[in-house]
Amino acid sequence: MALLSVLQYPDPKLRNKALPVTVFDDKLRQIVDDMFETMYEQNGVGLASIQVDIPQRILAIDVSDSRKEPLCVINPEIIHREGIQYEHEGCISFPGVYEKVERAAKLRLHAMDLHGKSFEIDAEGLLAVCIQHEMDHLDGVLFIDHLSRLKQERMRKKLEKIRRQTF
Ligand code: GNR
Ligand code: NI
Repeated sequence: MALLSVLQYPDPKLRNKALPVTVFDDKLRQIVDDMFETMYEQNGVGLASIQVDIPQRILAIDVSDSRKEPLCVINPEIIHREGIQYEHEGCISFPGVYEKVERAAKLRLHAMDLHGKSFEIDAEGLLAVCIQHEMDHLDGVLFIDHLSRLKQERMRKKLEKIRRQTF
């Protein structure tokens, strides 16, 4: 097991797009182990491979209170979406900023597990938000991209201020 370093905005690598996983071997298991270790260490509810500079379609998710319900999602596809929810989101790649983002309220996900076996789950609430947020990362999309121009500009100034205080 190893902790991975999480890319911080505005690292251009966060705009990379991930390719489907085709080989389900020990190396993949190692990546997934390391992603979960990193996600738990960061107190995140999810982590996308792109955030740790691994451009394969892998998500580590745990939205449980116990932090003991890991959900490994490989090659995800949303096959149904329903309704709208509008909730505050944060991102490990953007420490200290939160904004409301519009997402589907419910969805049905088709994905593969660590062994390459297909499964489907229904999600709503935080799990649905998290799945959509993480899947965006796999295509180089960030939660700020969903904000209005005005809110993006406000966010940019806030991030500049945080960066000045940090360095
Ligand atoms: O830890 C995280 N919390 C969170 C809260 C609301 C909506 C989305 C998220 S995802 C985020 C972890 C992260 O940045 N994943 O890419
Ligand atoms: Ni994120």
